[in-house]
Amino acid sequence: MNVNELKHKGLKKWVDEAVALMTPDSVEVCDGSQTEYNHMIMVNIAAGLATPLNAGKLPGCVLFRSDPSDVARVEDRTFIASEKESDAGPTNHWTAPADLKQTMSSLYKGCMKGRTMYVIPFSMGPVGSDIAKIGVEITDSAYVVANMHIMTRVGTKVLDVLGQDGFFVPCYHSVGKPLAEGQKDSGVWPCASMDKKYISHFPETREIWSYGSGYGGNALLGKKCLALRIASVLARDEGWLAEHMLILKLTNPKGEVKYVTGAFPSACGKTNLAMLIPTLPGWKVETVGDDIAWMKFGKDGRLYAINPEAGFFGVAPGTNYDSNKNAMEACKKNSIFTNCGLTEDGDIWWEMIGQGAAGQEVIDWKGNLRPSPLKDKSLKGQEIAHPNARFTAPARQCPCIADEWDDPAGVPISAFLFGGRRPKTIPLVNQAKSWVHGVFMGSIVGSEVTAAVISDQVGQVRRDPFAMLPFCGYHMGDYFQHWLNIGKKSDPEKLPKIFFVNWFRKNAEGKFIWPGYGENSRVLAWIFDRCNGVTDNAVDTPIGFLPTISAIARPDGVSEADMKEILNVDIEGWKAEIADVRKNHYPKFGDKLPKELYTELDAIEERLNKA
Ligand code: OXD
Ligand code: MN
Repeated sequence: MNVNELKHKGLKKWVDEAVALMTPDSVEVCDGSQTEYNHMIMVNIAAGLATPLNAGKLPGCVLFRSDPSDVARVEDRTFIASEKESDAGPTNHWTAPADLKQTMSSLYKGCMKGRTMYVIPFSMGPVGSDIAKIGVEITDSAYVVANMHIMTRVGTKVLDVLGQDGFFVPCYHSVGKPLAEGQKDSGVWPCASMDKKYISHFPETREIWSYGSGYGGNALLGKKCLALRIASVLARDEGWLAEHMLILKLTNPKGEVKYVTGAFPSACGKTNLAMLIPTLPGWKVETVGDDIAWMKFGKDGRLYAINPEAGFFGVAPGTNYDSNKNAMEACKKNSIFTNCGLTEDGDIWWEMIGQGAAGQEVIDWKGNLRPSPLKDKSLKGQEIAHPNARFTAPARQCPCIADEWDDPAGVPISAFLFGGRRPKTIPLVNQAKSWVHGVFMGSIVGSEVTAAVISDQVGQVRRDPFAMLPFCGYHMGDYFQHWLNIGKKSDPEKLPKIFFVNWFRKNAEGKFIWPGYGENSRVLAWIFDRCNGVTDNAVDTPIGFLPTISAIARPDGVSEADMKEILNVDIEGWKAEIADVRKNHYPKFGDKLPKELYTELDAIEERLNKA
């Protein structure tokens, strides 16, 4: 479609301004068709950026290798530019919006020279759903267009819903590498140097400006930027929730259904949990979403969730037929792989894929020829696939996708899970005593940092409240208050019950005690029963309701002593946890930390002291 055919005056004006600033060679408005997707892939292949994979094994799939500086989200270069610094809060990087716009405008000046500007109208959520929102991303990356096709709903149908004056979130994106006359990418992933990368959000004007990175959450602006950072602000203002949560459908052996959402920090197994194959006979898990949930109250007073995305941008290493068969099946066709290894027979390979690589040699994610690994492991730092290598796969291809995954009305939620990677102290599962207690637990989530982000904290436990630390578009203290307000204005009987889970407890030898994956269905079954009002399966403890020792049937390899350990209240460990929250975590939020959370902290401390 031609820009002049755009009916929305505001959109047309915004695109015209961007063209004048960024001076692309040509402009294309995306229609979301299969022909367009195929064309984007061809453009990437022609530029030497994409390698077609073995069509017999992986039909319609391609592999990209990014620049080594452009492999993950860049939190240090991510900005919340609210008018007042205090509105961004202590967990965000703040810059004055006018200054940031000035700096970035000079970077955007002429940044698309030699390139095509693509205008991508996209819907986060089923097109036309009451809960969905529309964004328009301008980008000079055909990789981004192809990924947006999979991850969101793109095209003319979105423009139809937008009409002549509908609301959209305007998103600028450029890889930040203009081409000189006759210059081509010629196989070199285009991006700017780290100091020129900016992932900027203007919460008051609901705008996103991204520059210099072509990768994942930095560039696919519907995902972290719109669906979390900007949407969290919209949700606060409009009384709903935009959360870093998976959504799953759980069916018990009697055929009863409950929907559960779960917030876990990046790379903590959300995709695996959302696609779990239960080991418990008769139980079924189906997927509604694996990363983000938008929730609004329905007329019946319950919270209904939609998955604003249309695909999975999953971490590849560690994914295999044992850990996540459904994800492996989902990315078998029509998928994009980024920073995985390439085998001699045109197949992809990554660490812990379940087997060594076929043939004598593989090409690693940096493009180097390496001997084929016989086993599925590599030495740290010498991985064949980057630890944050990804697959982008259409949600509809997932064998366990729930029929209602794209229901515009959403699904009614019965339980919220919070969790992180915690080797010690935090038990396998723990139910909050009340909404406020649950909000308290969400506010203190901690997890070991993983490779999903470029950070020098990898391996250390960092507090990641509600798994939203890198994604909350405003002051985290106000965000806690928003959660408390949601509780205040609702019927407690109708609100989801809140649970804290931890699959990552380690024993003295540093080995995981709980096998995780499909065995987590045992914990989900307990949660299901708790939501159904079963009471004789739990004990009331100072930290919440824990399963009785026999309430969760033990999986193979977990002894009774192990079970006792992971269902024990580690009084001293919890006292240390509480002391850390009081000393190092809550003070960060100053006056904005809601008083009720301090009251909750005092109450837990008192219960621990009495225990
Ligand atoms: C993601 C993340 O990519 O959380 O989903 O980092
Ligand atoms: Mn995520």
